[in-house]
This record gives sequence, structure tokens and C-alpha cells, in this order.
Amino acid sequence: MGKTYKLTFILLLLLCVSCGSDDDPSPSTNNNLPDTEKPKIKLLSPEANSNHLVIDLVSIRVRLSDNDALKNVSTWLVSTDGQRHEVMELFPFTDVLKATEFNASFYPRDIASGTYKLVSETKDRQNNVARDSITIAVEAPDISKTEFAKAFEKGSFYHHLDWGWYPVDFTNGVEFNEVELSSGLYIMMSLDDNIKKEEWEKFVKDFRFEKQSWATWDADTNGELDYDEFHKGISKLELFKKWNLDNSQLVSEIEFATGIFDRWDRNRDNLLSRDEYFDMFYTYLAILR
Ligand SMILES: [Ca+2]
Ligand SMILES: [Ca+2]
Ligand SMILES: [Ca+2]
Ligand SMILES: [Ca+2]
Repeated sequence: MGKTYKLTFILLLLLCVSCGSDDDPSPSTNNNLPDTEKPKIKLLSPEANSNHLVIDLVSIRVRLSDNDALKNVSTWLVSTDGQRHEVMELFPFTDVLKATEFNASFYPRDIASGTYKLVSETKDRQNNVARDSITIAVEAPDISKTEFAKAFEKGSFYHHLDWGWYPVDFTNGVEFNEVELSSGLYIMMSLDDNIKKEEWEKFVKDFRFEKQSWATWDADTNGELDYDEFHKGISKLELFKKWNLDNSQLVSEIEFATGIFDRWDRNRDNLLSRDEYFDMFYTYLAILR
């Protein structure tokens, strides 16, 4: 299930095109004259001169149109030294399309901190080209709880998963009862049917539960954790009680993000440094991993 499902949401994420309705789906047939009119393009998102954390999911939205038919769209970043960094694969339009708003998103995971030009380009079927660009910045500062919660909300897979697959119900927003808290952590560690010993060992180290012993978690000693074993282990850590700061029925999204923040803040200075969040975020919370 893990793989199929991952593929589904990768496609959703990268290829989410909302096609503008067009009354006339056929290319204009003005007596075989070649189309010499350029398409039009406008970058609607992200905002010009906006700053993005290196763990932020950056949403791109471009409005495109052509008098005849659009061929494709692509987007990339250009650093100040002129180097080009792809952030999205070239997307071809197979249907005849005169106008659309194209959506995609990317994590600046492999992008060094700095200022970049974000360029979007579209071609029509005669290869007439149009481009639009804006300036954005990518940064990796120490972040507060609030800033971490914001990045969590923007880019964590809890907001993007198809929840039908998992024992959680986020129809009222991302919040957890005690069972869902275990499920949420389970999904964070593994999208498969079990948790392997290496995954558990990494988790207890990363979340500073080093005193835990594998033998007490893996009750049937088959070398992996099924969901019940995992749930029992998590229950003993009493995370639901500890993370449920207002003592309500649910661990809210902000309480969940705060709980993670505290586990990752190794030096207890109430900030997450890049070293404390970068690998962790991309290991446990990013949509594509
Ligand atoms: Ca054209
Ligand atoms: Ca087991
Ligand atoms: Ca609560
Ligand atoms: Ca810290």
C-alpha cells in the first residue's frame, strides 16, 4: 500500500493542473497560418520578494494563456551566480488548452540559503515563448515554535495524505485523539505495514527516547513492530498526556507540532537550529521522502 499511495500523492503534488474551462477545445484553424503570437504567463504565487524556510513547501501558481494552444510549462530557480536549479519537471499539455492556471509545489531541500530568481516559462505549439519571474529568498535560520508550527502546517504530509488509508480522521483539521497520536507517529516513521528495528532505533535517537529498549517494544520478538506493539510502546511514553497542553480531549495541531519541537530541541534553548530541524523534517514530515 505504501508505494502505490506515495506515487499517488507525488503525482497530485507535482501535476496538479486546474484547467480553465474553454468553450472551444479545438485549435483555431485560421487557414494554416502559423501561430506567431506569444503565449501569456503570470506568476501568481509565491509572492514576489517572499522568504521561504529551507523546509517550507513552496507553492507555485502560474496563469497561462495562448491564442492557439499551450504546449508546456516549466519553472526553475536562478541563483545570483547565474546557476539554474530545476524545481519542477517540464509539464506538457497534451490536450488543446488555451488558458489554464497551473499549480505545483517544491521543497527547497537542495537549495542553499540565498536570493534567487524564480522563472516560469511557457511555450505554445509553435514554440513561441513567454516567461515571468520574481525574486524569492531561501533561508535556514534558527526558528521559534511558532515558525516551526507554520512550516509544519504548510508542508507536513498530514495535510496531504489520503486519510482513507490510515486510522486517523482529520476531517475537522489535523488533531489527534490518543489512538490517532500513535497512528500519526507511526506514519511519520513508516508508510509500510511494519516498523523495522532500524527505523525504531533511529526514531528513539532522533526523538531522545534513548532509554527505551527494543525488547519491550517488540513483544512477539519477530524483529519488527506491528501497529499494536507500536501503540503500546507509545502509550507508555505518555505522549498524549504530555503533549495535550490544555488537557482537552485532543492533541491539537499546534500541540503536536510543539511536542515534536521539544523533542528535537536538543540543547533546550527554545529554538530549532538548522541542525536540529533540517534532516529531521525531511526524514519525518516532508511529503516526498
Ligand atoms: Ca500563440
Ligand atoms: Ca513484533
Ligand atoms: Ca489539547
Ligand atoms: Ca535548539
